[in-house]
Amino acid sequence: MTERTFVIIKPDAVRAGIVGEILSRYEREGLGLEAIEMRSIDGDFADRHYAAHLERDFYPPLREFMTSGPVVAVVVSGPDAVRRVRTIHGATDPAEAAPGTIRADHATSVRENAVHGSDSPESAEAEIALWFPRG
Ligand code: DAT
Ligand code: MG
Repeated sequence: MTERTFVIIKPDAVRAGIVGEILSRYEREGLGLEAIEMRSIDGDFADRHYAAHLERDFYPPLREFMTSGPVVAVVVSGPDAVRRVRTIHGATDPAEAAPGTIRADHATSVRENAVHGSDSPESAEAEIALWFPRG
């Protein structure tokens, strides 16, 4: 059964000029690209996306980072898309990310880690509704 997940190509990766490099990895794995949009978000929108993390010590600098430049919002689809995208991304901390993953290859720190991927089908649908409210 086809599943959808939500990806953000974060400001560090947009600045590094690797948007196409990242998108090609999902396509190479046979996943589909359902929607793509480049945009800049403000702090209030970052708070809505990261609602689960608002009280964490790492959140204020994360909020600053996520609003530091344009991001690319992507809906990715395919069987088991949530899990497969997180495998393609690698661990949150690039020091722990498996070789050949996006974060191993491109993340510069646990904060500036190139990509976001939803952690469950339920959060994927909630994130897609937030970022692409008109479907
Ligand atoms: P993931 O993005 O792998 O799902 P998460 O949901 O636990 O990770 O955290 C969201 C983001 O917050 C993560 O991509 C980077 C930042 N973050 C998490 N833990 C952090 C930490 N210990 N120090 C700095 N930033 C952190
Ligand atoms: Mg997460």
